[in-house]
Amino acid sequence: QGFNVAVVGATGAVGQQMLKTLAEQAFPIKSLKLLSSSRSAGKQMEFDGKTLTVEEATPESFDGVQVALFSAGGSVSKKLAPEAVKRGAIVIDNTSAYRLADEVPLVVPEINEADIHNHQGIIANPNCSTIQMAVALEPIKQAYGLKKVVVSTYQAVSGAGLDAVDEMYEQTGQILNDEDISPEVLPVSKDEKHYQIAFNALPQIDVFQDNGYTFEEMKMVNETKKILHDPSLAVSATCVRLPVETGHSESVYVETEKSGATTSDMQAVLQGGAGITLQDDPATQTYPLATAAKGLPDVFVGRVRRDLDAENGYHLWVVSDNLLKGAAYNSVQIAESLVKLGLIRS
Ligand code: 11C
Repeated sequence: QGFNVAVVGATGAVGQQMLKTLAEQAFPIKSLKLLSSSRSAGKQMEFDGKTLTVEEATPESFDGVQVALFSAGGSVSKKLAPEAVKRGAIVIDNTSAYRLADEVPLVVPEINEADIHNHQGIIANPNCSTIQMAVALEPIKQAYGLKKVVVSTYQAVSGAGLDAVDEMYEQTGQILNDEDISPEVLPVSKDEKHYQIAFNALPQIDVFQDNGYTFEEMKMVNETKKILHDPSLAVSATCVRLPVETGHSESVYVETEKSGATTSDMQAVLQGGAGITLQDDPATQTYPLATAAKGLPDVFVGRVRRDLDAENGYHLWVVSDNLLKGAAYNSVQIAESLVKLGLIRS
């Protein structure tokens, strides 16, 4: 019983968490294919007590596959997702390749699960920093309406992949031992210059766009509007990488349509929000921390305050495991929604 599932990019930071999440959530699996680039093909990985060999992803790999979870980079998705769809699979794509395409739903199940019905083979999983912010914004939107969002992020290195995690640890050791360092991965492996991440803060995530914002910042802007079905929402972002292994943190400033909500009104609304755990008590120094969020699927919200000047302005601190709710867990939730809605072909 169950479905024929493929995970593309199985050996990567997100791919590994996808396997873990599929097992933990007991997703109904009849057969599981682990796919990757030729470089990782042949590796062995454990799933649910069994050892599986990773195969090179080719168009034919998707014969008979019903659900394919992609997280192997945009170019792999552009090449192989249409091949998977052609063979009857539904693709849940965790890259930016299709997120803004009109015919592709961009889904956070707590917010816009119904959009899944409009899929034409590909469903996109949003960017990690976007997902956790959108989860926090949704209950505020429902209760008070949203006018404007300004976010600054404090993002973990695992968002940039396992090479970035290795670089952070290696550099940290080298610096502590007074050795020379040679940054090669961060801020962006494909960009010209590389900078020290250990003991540093890098105000660049992904490449710069013509408007002076980075691609990561523009993902937060454009994807948030699409998920919340609100093209006129004012959103601006500054995305920063910190030497944190896992767990993105965000300082989010929100202006609501309706004014007058007190801090406790806002806390109550957030506490009732799907997928949110409120951790907010200054008296006991209780607030979300990346170290505590690691390994958990929730979006943690705290430091809720009214702005000191704007009547309808509020500040929040939003933390989540970027590899789970930001990637693998949200992707598996989409797969679960497909099962629930009866949308997977038999
Ligand atoms: C980061 N947010 O932390 C990025 C990683 O579009 O799915 C996720 C990239 C994406 O570097």
